[in-house]
Amino acid sequence: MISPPALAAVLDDAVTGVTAVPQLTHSAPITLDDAYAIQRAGIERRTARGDAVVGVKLGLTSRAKAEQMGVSDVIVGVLTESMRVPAGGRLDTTTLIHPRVEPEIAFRLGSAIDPDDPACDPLAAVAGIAPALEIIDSRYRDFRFSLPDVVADNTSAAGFVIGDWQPADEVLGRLDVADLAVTLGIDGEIVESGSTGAILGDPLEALGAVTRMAARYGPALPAGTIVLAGAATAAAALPTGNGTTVTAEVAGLGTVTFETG
Ligand code: OOG
Repeated sequence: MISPPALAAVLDDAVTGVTAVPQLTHSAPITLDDAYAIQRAGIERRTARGDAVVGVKLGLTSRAKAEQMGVSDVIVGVLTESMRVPAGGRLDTTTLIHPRVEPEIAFRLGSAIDPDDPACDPLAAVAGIAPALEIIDSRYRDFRFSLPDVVADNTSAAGFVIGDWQPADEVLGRLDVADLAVTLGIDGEIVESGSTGAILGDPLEALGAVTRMAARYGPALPAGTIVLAGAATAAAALPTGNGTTVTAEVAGLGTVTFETG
């Protein structure tokens, strides 16, 4: 029998000690349901020390990443306030093990989604859309993991930066969000480029996916929830040390940036 709180403590200690650990599945088999229980126990550790849940994120939304992992469904993780980097602000990379960064799209819920209500229309709950950056940082050695390992590790969530929110109806009236050009820049050089179509074919699909995952695995989706839809390009290694500027640009939505320091 695995103990979700004990395994969550191993991963939480990896975060706070900034030290990678072996994959949990190397010591004991873990099912996907176990993995989400470990993830929940990890979030409870964070909230017990005063952190607050502010959103959810999807992972493995790109076909390339899903194929690499040999999986056919997305995974969901939880965002907390301590992971937030203000737009244009600084991220302290000494708190991270081997960070990577991805350009994304974020949604903000204006009203709650009830995942157990079959009549609920998740898109209707979206009030705002913004360009975003996600910082991922696996707590496992060499950034290598199985599916249950990465779920237990809160889908590698480590940080997020949200650009200016724009009203969803205005954005959806003017843009086809299924095909917006996206670039990821590091110190002014474009290191990755792609399209929002890499996110489940259409980032709006992320809302249905999050709702389905919430019905099964529990993260609540109250009004105000931030939803990170998934990566629009491959992740780029985030240089550790001071003074690196990272920028994502999503055509029609604008740019979002942060600095390391
Ligand atoms: C796991 C999931 C990362 C994504 O966009 O697929 C993720 C990882 O690659 O560390 O957020």
